[in-house]
Amino acid sequence: MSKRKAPSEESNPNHDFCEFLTELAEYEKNVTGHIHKYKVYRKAASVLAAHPTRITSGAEAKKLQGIGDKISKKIDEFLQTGKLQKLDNIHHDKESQAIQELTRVSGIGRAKAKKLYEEGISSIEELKKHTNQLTHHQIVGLKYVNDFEQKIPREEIEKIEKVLVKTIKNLDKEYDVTICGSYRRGKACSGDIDVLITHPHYKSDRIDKDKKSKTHNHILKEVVEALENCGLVTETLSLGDSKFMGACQLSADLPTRRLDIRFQPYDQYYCSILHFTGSDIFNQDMRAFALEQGFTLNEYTLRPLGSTGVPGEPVEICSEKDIFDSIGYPYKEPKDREG
Ligand code: 8GT
Ligand code: MN
Ligand code: MN
Repeated sequence: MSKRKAPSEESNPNHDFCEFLTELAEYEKNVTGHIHKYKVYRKAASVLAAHPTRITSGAEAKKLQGIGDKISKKIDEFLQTGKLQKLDNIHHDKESQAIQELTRVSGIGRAKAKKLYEEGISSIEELKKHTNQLTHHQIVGLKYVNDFEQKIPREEIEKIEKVLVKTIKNLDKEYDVTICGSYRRGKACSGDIDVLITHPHYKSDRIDKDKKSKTHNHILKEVVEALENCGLVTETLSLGDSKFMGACQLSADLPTRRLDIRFQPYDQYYCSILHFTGSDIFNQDMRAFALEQGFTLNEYTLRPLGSTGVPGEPVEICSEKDIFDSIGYPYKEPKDREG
């Protein structure tokens, strides 16, 4: 995951509301750890970013789905005073500022940031002098903290895609490689690169069996090794059986980029593609809808819920659209999956 930016461009007439809502969301995630509030603020920001006209009062905002009483009051306060007292207070709070800064580093979450702050480290500059307490992931995150905050232009990801596909198919042409995330949603730039791979020989039942005999867990390692050998992958943050987090660099004149790779079973590919394409707010909404229809949807499967709430056997899925159709959710192209 990459750090969140306000879901808004200059052309968005509610740009300023989106900005303060995103800042509040980040504060709840990084400082207080109230993930529910984080999601509520982000949802509200995405609803306002999609709204075509300027909102002129809290009451008007409240009519939109996903905006409640508290946020509508904040909109009124912002319209009347040009600022939010809550954000002012946060800006003047040393601990909050330190935690926000330290969590810019990939691998440093709020618990670690709090601990560092209590030990007297309150900035990235200070952290650079005290790297002995950091994990490998955090050290690499610190090294590239500025690079990882740069947005990746689509044209660069297109080039990276060519190298990825060529290198991975060179191992075995039956590999299927899809770049998901904001790139698949057609964005002009992305925070990171989210790659999904599968192979027709790797089905979930097979993998469960293999897990016991530990024969499949070298596959992702082999892929990562090939990508290292061709010079694309430059750092590993973490590497498991099905998930790689790392970094890549297309050429020496370009920044180092965050790269996520998932290796998913063939029969679960469409649920995985849907999941990794996002946006996360879109996924959240679609999953809530699935539940209302008596289904549970996750990155692996779509399963009906029995009367006791126990998930049944996975629904057979042959395309991404199958998932939408199975729960009666209107199909949306990846480019329309923002909010
Ligand atoms: P980006 O351009 O900022 O990278 O935007 P993105 O591509 O939409 O976001 P992302 O954070 O890279 O997440 C892409 C998808 O991966 C999300 O839709 C989400 O379902 C899934 N995802 C994970 N892990 C995580 C995680 O730790 N946080 C978030 N927010 N999403 C995750 O697989
Ligand atoms: Mn990601
Ligand atoms: Mn992404």
